[in-house]
Amino acid sequence: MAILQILQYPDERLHTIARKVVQVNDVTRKLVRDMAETMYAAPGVGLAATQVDVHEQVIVVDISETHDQLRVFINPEILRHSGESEGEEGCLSVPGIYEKVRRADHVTVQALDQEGKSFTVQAEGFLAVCIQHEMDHLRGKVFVEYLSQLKQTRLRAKLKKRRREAL
Ligand code: GNR
Ligand code: NI
Repeated sequence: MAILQILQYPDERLHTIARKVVQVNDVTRKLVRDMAETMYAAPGVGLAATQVDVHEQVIVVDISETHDQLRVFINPEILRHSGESEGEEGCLSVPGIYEKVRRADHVTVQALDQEGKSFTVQAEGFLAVCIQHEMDHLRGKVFVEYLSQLKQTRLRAKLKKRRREAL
């Protein structure tokens, strides 16, 4: 297994649109294992392949405290969504920044598992938020892009300053 490097916002590669996985095979399963290890080490509750500079539609999520409920979504699609709720989000690609985002609070997602088998899951609450957050990454969208232009400009200045001071 391997811990992969996570791209940091604003890195233009985070805006790459992921292609569908054509065949779920051993290479896909190795990517899933490495992504899971990277997510647990960070630690985070989800990770999209985009964040590790692999532009294929692969997501891992584990919102359990025990880190033993890994969920894998390959080529995920939202079949239905309903409701709305606002919650604080963070992102491993934008460390230390937490902002409120409004999203659907129920989603029905269809995806392939690690064996390439199709499944459907209904999610609500924090799980629904995480799945939507990760699916945004696959479309090249980072959660801070939901904020106002003013907030985004301030955020970029803050990150620049922070990186300058970290050198
Ligand atoms: O670890 C993460 N926490 C989190 C908290 C609130 C909403 C979404 C997330 S996902 C994030 C990991 C990450 O960046 N996934 O892309
Ligand atoms: Ni993220």
